[in-house]
Amino acid sequence: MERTELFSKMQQAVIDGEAEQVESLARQALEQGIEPLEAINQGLIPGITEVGRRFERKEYFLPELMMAAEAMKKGMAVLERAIAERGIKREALATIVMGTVKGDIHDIGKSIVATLLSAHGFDVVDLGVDVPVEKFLESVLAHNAQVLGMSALLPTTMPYMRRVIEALEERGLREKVKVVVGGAPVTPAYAKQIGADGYGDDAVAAVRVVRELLGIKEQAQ
Ligand code: B12
Repeated sequence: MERTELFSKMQQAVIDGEAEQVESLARQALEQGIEPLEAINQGLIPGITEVGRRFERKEYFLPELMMAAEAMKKGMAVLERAIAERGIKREALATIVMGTVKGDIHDIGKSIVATLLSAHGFDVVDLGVDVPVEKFLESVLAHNAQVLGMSALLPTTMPYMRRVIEALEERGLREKVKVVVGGAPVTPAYAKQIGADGYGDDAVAAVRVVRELLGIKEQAQ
């Protein structure tokens, strides 16, 4: 199948919440030699973005949103596995603690970022979703993490990232970790305003910004 046709089928299958079809199209993409990240960016993400638009326009409701998210996750599982298998196996560059902040259960974007970071040689401790301040702090300490990554998809949960940064300051941990933030409503200006060290608008940018913050040079792969 043509790449463009395959990508548009993937988009449509996410929009329709057809989990099995998304999964099989993801496999087909890999069999055709398409890079997994490209299939995520060109097939799955445009699909779920369209679902968000329909939800906003009240053409879709929560059940459709959930079905689409489930379908997307099935496809992600196939593609993330392929990313992990292709990842660089070497001594970890640094440890990164990541999570979606408290009150927020969106995990698709955060997981893509975590997968790509680990494929690029970082040790990622993924705390999942709805993560409270204490859990972020405990994990940073327990793993002696150099980077803390936070994701928020709701304007109402975004301010929680500032709370975590303040708590790091209060405990004297702020200088020990670089804080990077992301998620659809987050902007570079907002990241600066809350005192984060970095922002990334997608997973590739996340890897780039983490490398920059840690002073890691791009490696020939
Ligand atoms: C899928 C989805 C859901 C799923 C989530 C399933 C899951 N397991 O994640 C479900 C159905 C559960 C859901 C629930 C809700 N949702 Co919702 N959801 C979405 C949707 C359609 C897509 C999100 C997504 O996965 N995008 C794809 C990923 C790849 O993109 P991403 O998350 O932005 O991540 C990328 C970048 O942002 C960046 N990134 C992300 N994190 C990080 C972190 C770091 C450190 C860095 C550097 C980068 C980075 O890299 C990622 C990869 O490219 C969005 C619409 C949208 N356009 O965002 C609405 C959306 C976010 N949801 C919305 C709403 C309202 C809700 C609910 C409140 C609905 C309800 N009435 O219950 C609940 C909230 C529940 C809660 N407490 O969290 C609204 C929020 C808008 C607003 N003003 O509040 C949106 C925008 C839909 C809309 N247009 O109205 N949702």
